[in-house]
Parts: sequence; structure tokens; C-alpha cells
Amino acid sequence: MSEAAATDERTCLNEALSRALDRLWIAFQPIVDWPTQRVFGYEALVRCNEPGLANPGLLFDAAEKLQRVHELGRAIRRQVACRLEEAPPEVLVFVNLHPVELDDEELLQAASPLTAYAPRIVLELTERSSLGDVCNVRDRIASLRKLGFRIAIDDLGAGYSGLSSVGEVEPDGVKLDMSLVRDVHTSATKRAILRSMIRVGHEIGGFVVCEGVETAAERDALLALGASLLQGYLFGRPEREFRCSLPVCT
Ligand code: G
Ligand code: MN
Repeated sequence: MSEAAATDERTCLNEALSRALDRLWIAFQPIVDWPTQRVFGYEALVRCNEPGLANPGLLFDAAEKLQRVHELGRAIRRQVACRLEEAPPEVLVFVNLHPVELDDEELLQAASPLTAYAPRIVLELTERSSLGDVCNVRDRIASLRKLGFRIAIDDLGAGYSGLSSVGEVEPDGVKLDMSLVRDVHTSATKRAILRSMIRVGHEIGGFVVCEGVETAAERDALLALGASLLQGYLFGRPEREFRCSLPVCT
């Protein structure tokens, strides 16, 4: 690609991202506590109708390329905060953080929109990308905790990710990746891995959420392994409203 074409492409992407930032909205997916048949929380997932930037992966790829991750993170957190008045008061709201957002001073300010709701928020840090590039990760996380936020490690067990961030962050909870959950009832190996990860999660005193549960067979296998917090299409897709398929919703 010529230099001029690359510049044009960057300009287009920049404009598309600016439009997306003005129009993004938040979908909420339930996380259920199966034994009590209650909703434990909702994960906030960013969505936008800008062609090519419809989901979080695409949005963050564009923002990374354009070095606008802080701007995107702020827009998402502002939108989440706007919706919190409508959320059932007794449930937690899980918000994904890109590691680069840990470097954003706004996140740590007492006056920023999400901080007012900190005791109801669990910030998810993904295992997929390294926290190693963030300055003073431990200090940043300690400051977030001081503001009242809880921290979870997301996507644990995905792809090439390891357990190192669990030792580094000492999270309040972990979310086990859907690649381990998929067809867990037919794989003794996945069951062995999940059984030990669920035990580790509970042993460090935290909550353990199994993600991406799609079938009753997967649900029952996870319950037999000691899981109780479950998230996935079986209980509800990410939607604009706070919805859940359980009869007792909150
Ligand atoms: O990386 P993270 O765990 O934040 O990703 C959550 C993503 O997984 C969301 O985009 C959501 O739409 C998707 N998701 C949630 N539940 C399910 C599920 O049961 N099956 C599949 N295939 N995807 C899911
Ligand atoms: Mn997540």
C-alpha cells in the first residue's frame, strides 16, 4: 500500500471511530447464581452500529491502532454509569477494562462517572493481553480497590494465556474462558482442568464465573465440578435491557 493510501485508510478509520464513540451503547448479559436461582450480576458489553466496528474486539483494535484507547474506555465507562440507575440495585455490574486503560488517570479519579458506583462494579482484566506493559500495575490495582472497585481476571484458560496474572493481581474473582466450557460434558480433560481451576478460584477466596454456557448438559457438568456462577446464552444473551431467563430474576 502506498503511503498516501495508508494515510487515507487511517483518516477513514479515525472518522469511523469518532462516529462510533458518539453512538456506542451498552448491552448487559446476566451472570446467574444457579443454586439460589438469582442473578449475581450483569456483564456490560459495548456495542455500536458503526459498520465495521460493531463489537468490542473491532472497536478496541481500531482504538489501539489510533492510540485512542483512553478515549474509548472513558466513553464506555460513561455509558455504563448512565445505565446503572436502571440496574437492579442488589446485583454487581462487570465492566471490561483494556490493560491500556489502567494508565488512564481518569479511571482513578474520585469524580469520574463510574467511581460513584464502585462498590457495585467488578472490573474485568483479560488474560488475553499482557499486563506486563502497564506501569505500576500493582499500585494501579491497589488504587482501584481503595476506590471500592472489585477486580476479576477474565478469559482465564483461553488460548495462550497462563495463570500469571492471578498471582500478580490477586483478584476478587476469576472468569473461566468459554473454550474450556464448550462441550465440557464430553471431555474428561476439560473437566479435570476446570475442576482444579474452580478449586483454585475458591481457595483464593474469590468468586468463579464459568463463561459461555450454551446447553443444559454443559451447565450440569459445571455444577458437578463445583461451579455455581454461570454466564452464557443458556441464561441470556447480551441485550439492551437487564434481562435473564431465570424465573426469579434478582
Ligand atoms: O472476553 P469476554 O469474556 O468479555 O467476552 C464476552 C463475549 O462472549 C461477548 O461478546 C458475548 O457476546 C460472548 N458470549 C457470551 N455468552 C456466550 C455464549 O454462551 N456463547 C458464545 N459463543 N458467546 C458468548
Ligand atoms: Mn469479559
